[in-house]
Amino acid sequence: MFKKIMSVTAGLVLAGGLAACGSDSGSGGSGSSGDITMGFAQVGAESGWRTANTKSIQASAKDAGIDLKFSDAQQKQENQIKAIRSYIQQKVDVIAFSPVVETGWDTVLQEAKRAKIPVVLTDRAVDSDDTSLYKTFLGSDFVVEGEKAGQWLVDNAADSDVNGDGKINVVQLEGTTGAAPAIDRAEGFADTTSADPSIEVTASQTGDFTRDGGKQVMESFLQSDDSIDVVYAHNDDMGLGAIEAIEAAGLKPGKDIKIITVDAVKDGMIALSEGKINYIVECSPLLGPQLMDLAEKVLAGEEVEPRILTEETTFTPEQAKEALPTREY
Ligand code: GYE
Repeated sequence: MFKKIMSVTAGLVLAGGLAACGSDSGSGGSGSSGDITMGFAQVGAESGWRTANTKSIQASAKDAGIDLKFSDAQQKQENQIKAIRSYIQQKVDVIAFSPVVETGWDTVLQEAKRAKIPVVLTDRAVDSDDTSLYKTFLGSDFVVEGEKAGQWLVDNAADSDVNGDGKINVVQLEGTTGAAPAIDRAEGFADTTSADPSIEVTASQTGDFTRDGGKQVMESFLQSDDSIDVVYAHNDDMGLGAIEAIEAAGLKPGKDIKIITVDAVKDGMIALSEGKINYIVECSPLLGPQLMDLAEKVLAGEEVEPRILTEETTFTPEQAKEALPTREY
């Protein structure tokens, strides 16, 4: 299959370009027109971000005429490794995946390399010295996201000392342990907030990027500490879970306890516009079109940048109100 692709390279690139521009010149959508087969090993369905990311990948594969084999690892590395091995066995043309955690990928990626199947990383990075194991990494800079979250707190420190004791006690809801966005968002936040000695992270625990996880961890934080000023959640879903826990404790989210999150998915933006969240750092899940484009380029033997960054912004409640009516996800 790969050789066949090499021989029709120019046609493929052109077809991809047309599809990306919205042309419906493809042949009937039976999947038979797809000369490229991509195996995609998704993390899971843990959050609103992930749902939007999966939709984006499935829709853009269809648009580009790429035959997509999709698997959901339910946030388990061993499931992702199994999925990648099965894609190797099926001799797909390209493997793309979002590694649930950063480490432990070298063996399976070497297997893909030996089988001459290129790998494209999207969303999350792997921590490996051997950069020849993948062609490129497309996604956000999570350290910068953490820095933006921390900078907002530094800039709004006076307002965020809700308890008025001169100290800003922050509880952190971490993403999945070992995942790039959990590690990097914690690091960026710690770096920036170190500028203000009154800011202190008093408790930090994983909520696994889920709403339920965020709710449970926040419940236990609230039981053991009545001086929490701020919640910093590594994603909207955990922040939304924290809102439920805060309301159940008879407190007002956004007022009695300030909330900062990352992602800017629909439900997060609604809570922000209602003042229940105070600030959201955007992380775009719409990686599908760029991913398909990169896969086509890699298979056509074109050079691609080793790191492709996503462009993102931040939102205050006012900005969320403005953005919501036209927001895609
Ligand atoms: O922020 C979170 C999801 O890897 C950027 O994973 C992604 C993160 C996202 O579960 O909501």
